[in-house]
Amino acid sequence: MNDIIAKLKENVIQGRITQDDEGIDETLSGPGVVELTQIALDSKLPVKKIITDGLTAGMEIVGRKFNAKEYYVPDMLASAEAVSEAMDILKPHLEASDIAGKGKFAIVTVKGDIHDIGKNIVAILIKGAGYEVDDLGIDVPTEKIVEYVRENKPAYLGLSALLTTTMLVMGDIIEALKAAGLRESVKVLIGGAAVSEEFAREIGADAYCADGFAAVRVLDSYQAA
Ligand code: B12
Repeated sequence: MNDIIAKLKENVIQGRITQDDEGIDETLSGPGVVELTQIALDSKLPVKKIITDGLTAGMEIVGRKFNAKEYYVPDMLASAEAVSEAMDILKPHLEASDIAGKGKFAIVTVKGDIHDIGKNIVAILIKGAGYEVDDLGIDVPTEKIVEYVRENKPAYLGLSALLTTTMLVMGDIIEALKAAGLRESVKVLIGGAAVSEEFAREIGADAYCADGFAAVRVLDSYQAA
């Protein structure tokens, strides 16, 4: 049984989404993450163990390799996509398992900005960490974001901007949330190449995150609090 979990972790690290993928080192064959996740479920392994010891443990190593510049963005993306597909398979079993949902995280690229590669990576990583993720898309007007928060009540809102012009919209969004009486209902995380810790403080965001791994750490710290 532990063998399945160990294989799952190894395949996440190798970014082998299915059995047809070669993976980074081209050393693995046989079932990939999607097939192993199904095998683990069929073997009645606890969903929590599949996620924690297989998927999350694998992604932690991917994160370390990425920070150490051993892995590049496409390597990290393959692993993140593998975890995301595994989470789709596990989702129907999540409610029945002992993992409580961690809450809803909405992510959006702000008005005027169409960069979405980083946003998509962050969305996948956060989903892989067990949060429900709503991706609102790119170039989304501030009013639409406020309306979304009012109607869907996400616990967390992630804002992405890559341009020095569009980063200013993040401050407008926070002001608009305040004006609508919604600011206290949602933690706002910001990210993207243009922004910084200092800018987050300036506009009153709850956190700046350099990447998706940092975002998962911040969200998990809110859970622990
Ligand atoms: C790819 C790219 C494009 C693509 C975007 C394709 C797409 N689907 O996203 C295209 C070609 C469309 C494009 C267009 C433009 N681009 Co462009 N683009 C880039 C480029 C090369 C890479 C961005 C990227 O994907 N990086 C990889 C991802 C993984 O990194 P990331 O986005 O930073 O995301 C990570 C973190 O920042 C963080 N993060 C990001 N968002 C969030 C959100 C949250 C909540 C959290 C927690 C974390 C987080 O986590 C991510 C994962 O690690 C950058 C250069 C650069 N080095 O950033 C320029 C860059 C951002 N672009 C730039 C410019 C100027 C433009 C254009 C204006 C060009 C033009 N004259 O038309 C247009 C603007 C279009 C628009 N209105 O948005 C400039 C911005 C300059 C500035 N300071 O304002 C840059 C910096 C290039 C440069 N050096 O001049 N671009």
